[in-house]
Amino acid sequence: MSVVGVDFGTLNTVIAVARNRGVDVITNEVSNRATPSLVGFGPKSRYLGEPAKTQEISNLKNTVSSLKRLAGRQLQDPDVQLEREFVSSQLVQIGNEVGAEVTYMGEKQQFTATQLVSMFLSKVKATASAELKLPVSDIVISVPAWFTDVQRRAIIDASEIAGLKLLRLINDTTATALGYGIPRTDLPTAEEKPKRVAFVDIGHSDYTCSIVEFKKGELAVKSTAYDRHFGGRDFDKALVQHFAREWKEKYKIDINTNPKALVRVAAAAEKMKKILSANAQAPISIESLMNDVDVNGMMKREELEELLQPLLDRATVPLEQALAEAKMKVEDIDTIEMVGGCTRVPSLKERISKFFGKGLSFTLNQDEAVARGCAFSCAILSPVFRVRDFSVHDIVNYPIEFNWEQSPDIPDEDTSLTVFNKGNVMPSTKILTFYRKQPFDLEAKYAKPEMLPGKMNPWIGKFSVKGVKASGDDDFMICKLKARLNLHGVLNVESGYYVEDVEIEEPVPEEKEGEKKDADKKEEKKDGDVSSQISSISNACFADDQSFKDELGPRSKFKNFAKSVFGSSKRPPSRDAPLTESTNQATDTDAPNGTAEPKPKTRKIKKQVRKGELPLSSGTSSLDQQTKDAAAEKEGAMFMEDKLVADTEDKKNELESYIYELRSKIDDQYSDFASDEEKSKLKEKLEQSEVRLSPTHSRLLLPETNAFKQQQDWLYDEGEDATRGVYVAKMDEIRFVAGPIVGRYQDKIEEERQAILKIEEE
Ligand code: ATP
Ligand code: K
Ligand code: MG
Repeated sequence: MSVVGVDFGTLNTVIAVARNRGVDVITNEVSNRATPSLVGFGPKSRYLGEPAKTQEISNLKNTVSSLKRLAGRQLQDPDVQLEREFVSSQLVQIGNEVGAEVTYMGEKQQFTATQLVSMFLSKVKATASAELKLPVSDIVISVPAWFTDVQRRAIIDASEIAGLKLLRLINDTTATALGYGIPRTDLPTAEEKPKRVAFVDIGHSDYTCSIVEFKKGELAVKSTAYDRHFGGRDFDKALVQHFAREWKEKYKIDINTNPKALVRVAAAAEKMKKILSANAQAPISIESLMNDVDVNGMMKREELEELLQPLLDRATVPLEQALAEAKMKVEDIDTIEMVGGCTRVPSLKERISKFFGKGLSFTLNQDEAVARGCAFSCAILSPVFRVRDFSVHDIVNYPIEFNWEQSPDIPDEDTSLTVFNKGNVMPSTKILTFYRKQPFDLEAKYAKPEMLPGKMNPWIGKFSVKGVKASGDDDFMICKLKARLNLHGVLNVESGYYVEDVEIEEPVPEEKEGEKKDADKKEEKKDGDVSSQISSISNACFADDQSFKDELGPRSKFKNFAKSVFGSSKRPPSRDAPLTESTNQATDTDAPNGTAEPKPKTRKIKKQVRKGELPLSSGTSSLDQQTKDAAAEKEGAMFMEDKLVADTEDKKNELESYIYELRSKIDDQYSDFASDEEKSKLKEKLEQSEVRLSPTHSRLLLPETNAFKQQQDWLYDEGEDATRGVYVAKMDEIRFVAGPIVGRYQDKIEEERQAILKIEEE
């Protein structure tokens, strides 16, 4: 089984695999280490990745870019409206999601952004599989830290549609941090001061800074800040608009009215920008840009910096935010690690270095660090690969709250609670406790919609709890719901159960006050909000039945913890239902102080005992299984069609070169090995076949006899679009005639070789 990590970038996608005890970035079909994140559509097949780039300028309307920035979003979202500037195909709203309308197979067709991502991912899968010579399934994909639940679910659905098993969606900078941390042998021990690194990733479209603390075997993200609209493409745009103005004056052309010209200028501007990263000045020139006008220009680095001034003025904002949220100062940061293509821009480097008051570090491969981190993450999670344990503690970027209807039986009950706060550790599980006599619903949503990217619906999901009824003498059922912000950063209510309070007698544990039974408890840490919510309640305890099975490495010391305690009767606490608690038990507050008495003591404690399951049904923004299955089937069919078209093209090329080869050799090398009759027969065969291969060409060369006309009709019907089978059959026919001739020739060569060998032996 393979282990694959994918940096799904706005511009480029990098694929890394774990193999030979390390992680390698792999090359694609044209030996590039990065694949354009593009999907294109043609009359016979799709163009995925490299071929989409090759076709882009001649196929603008049917080429879709910005795939990841569209997934899970709505056309009307201001962020998507901004994206239209960078996407050449037409964007449309399809159901709940934005998508593209393209001409594919001669028809207008619409595909959702999720489908488009799945198309691209199936290409990624094929690329990895071709390189590894193994089927590919397990994968880890990176996304920007600012992705919300709906965006993450879109990528998860897309992976499933592409037939991938997504082990983790990991935030870009977290992946980079993991790739940085795993190979290092010099990380501080648990007792020492952690190593603090600021990771700065500036790519094609966005800018992220994460501050991460490292210790041996673990990393903890302390803060992540970002500018969603700051990247290389904004630099390119500034250049394009500069030359648009210049050329309007100089050549009287307006490139803004010509999409093809705009794209060509953008490509040239990107090149110019890269040259200016290493040189004082750079030229630009494009032949016949529009209206038969050749354009050219020149730019100095200082001029570019002037053009970029408005952007550069924003360059330290994410850094300031990241430090503030981590409650750190620049002096607290040990190292600043730079990744992403745009961190090569000298003026940006200068600003960032000046901000931190120290030099920047470029120890990671700027273009490949994210993908490598993803592959490490996949290796950690994959059952078939052994990696040194390394735990990854990411953080929650947007607070999440739950809402529910007030229970008719609890008039003063609160109806909402923020369960995951910004800055909380992720992944994380919280147990929500409800006192109910009837089935009930709850909803999860982002508590601060204004923090979300663009204008997104803050709704995350609706969860219905079934099987709830009064217990015993019209008592409340104590319902527990396990809410989990999982490895992908996606929220689910994963299970429900109900408990009963029972009083049990147990021996007093022999330990000193404050000592905890195991390492986990030693590492307990209170979660501010949740514990304050319940701090008014005292005495009693909770059952511990949670574990972080899917969390990496040793149990987290950052696990959110809240003591949850109830009174003895089955009455809800007066104001605070429901409660949340973390996954570990509260400590027993009745425990007496450490005692030296030899006689074992017992004590009575209340425990909540799990009595049964509560069935749940949930509605989230994930696609339902039926929709996913249908999309997967369609993707599979399109993939096979692409493959068939590619195979047919290969067979056609193979046939063409075979004909070409025989043509040139029949009167040369092969001449002595064929009779005149054989020669003319073969030539005739070749002629016929070539005619069938290129009908337009043949019409010019051959006389228009009636017989030929008929044949030509056949050619127009079938020859041009012949199936793979026809080319294979044609090849066989030629081989039948040419085979004996080539055979004789080869026998002769072999004979001569043997003769030489013999001489050498003697
Ligand atoms: P994102 O992370 O925003 O989704 P991405 O991961 O695809 O996008 P990267 O591959 O990190 O982006 O960076 C691509 C950007 O870096 C492009 O805008 C490219 O022009 C720019 N870039 C690459 N090399 C240089 C260079 N030498 N000088 C300036 N810019 C460069
Ligand atoms: K990238
Ligand atoms: Mg990137």
